[in-house]
Amino acid sequence: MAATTLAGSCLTGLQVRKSVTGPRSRTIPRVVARAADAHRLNQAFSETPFDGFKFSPITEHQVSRAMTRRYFKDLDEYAEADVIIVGAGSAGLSCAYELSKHPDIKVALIEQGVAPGGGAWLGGQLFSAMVVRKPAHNLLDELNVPYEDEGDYVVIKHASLFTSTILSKVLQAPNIKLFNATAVEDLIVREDAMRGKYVGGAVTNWTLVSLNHDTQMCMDPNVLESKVMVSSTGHDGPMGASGVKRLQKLGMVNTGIPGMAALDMNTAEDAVVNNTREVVPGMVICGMEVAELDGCPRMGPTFGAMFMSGQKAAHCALNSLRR
Ligand code: 48N
Repeated sequence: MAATTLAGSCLTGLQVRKSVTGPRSRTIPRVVARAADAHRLNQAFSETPFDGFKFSPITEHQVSRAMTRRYFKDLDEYAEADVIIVGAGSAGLSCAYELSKHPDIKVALIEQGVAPGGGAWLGGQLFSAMVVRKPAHNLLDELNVPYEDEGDYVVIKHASLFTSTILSKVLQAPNIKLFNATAVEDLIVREDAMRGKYVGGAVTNWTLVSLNHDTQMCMDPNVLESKVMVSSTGHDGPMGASGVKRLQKLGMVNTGIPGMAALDMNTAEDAVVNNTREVVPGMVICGMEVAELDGCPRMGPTFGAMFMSGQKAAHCALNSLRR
């Protein structure tokens, strides 16, 4: 079979210079054309701005120190916070956002999950859209979160749009520090003549440690002191309503914890906002934790009460600080 050679088949762009001989010459151009296409494609893919990328140099100890130095500086700074918010769901984040308007107030936002946001990443039954009844849409206007106006309520096309937006505002605030993956597993409670028993701060641990106290010998916690705490730990989840449950165990609230009542949106949202309050000296409750303590109905997949309850809690905390 005559030798066929692809002599000098150097592909420059779409040109192919070749000298082929032999009986299979009619297939060669197809092969070369395919090779040309492949090269062209390869060239097209390879011509991206990220080609031959080179990072500036770093050492591992620099990365370690960049993280640990800042984290432990924050722990040192927030060992005495003006306000500790427990739970970064929609109520806790709305409270933190409201307090971000007071740069002189130092706020530690403690969230047991790795991801803050609680139940506000989705609307209801894992659907995306979030319903917010007026006038809670005013917070969305403040945050520039777009929505469809349906008259008495508005609809955000994806709940995550609200949660990611308010979270980014809170995280940018110089007076707020988020400690996520950190659980409040107990309260600091003191007593004085003026206030009687009052909440003076939070007992914390890494959440994975808090969830594993039964699997190891004692793993002692850390402590953060606060002038006032806002408990917004929600109504379900691994530690739902943990603030009011602890108060009840300590005998600081003399009611039981009836838990939220059956669903009635119109009653529930008004009740949660109206009942947001400083439930014992030094501790404000907001969001669904209010429904757990007072037994008011749940509202299901509408979130306006969470926003306004969180904002109201911020004002309750400010009032407590001024006393
Ligand atoms: O979103 P949640 O659970 O709670 P809220 O009150 O901010 O919002 C509730 C809202 O999402 C609803 O449930 C809606 C309106 N549905 C009502 C209904 O009828 O079903 O956020 C609480 C956050 C979560 O991120 C928890 O991980 C966190 O609090 N958390 C804690 N963080 C630190 N330490 C703890 N002990 C703790 N417990 C809960």
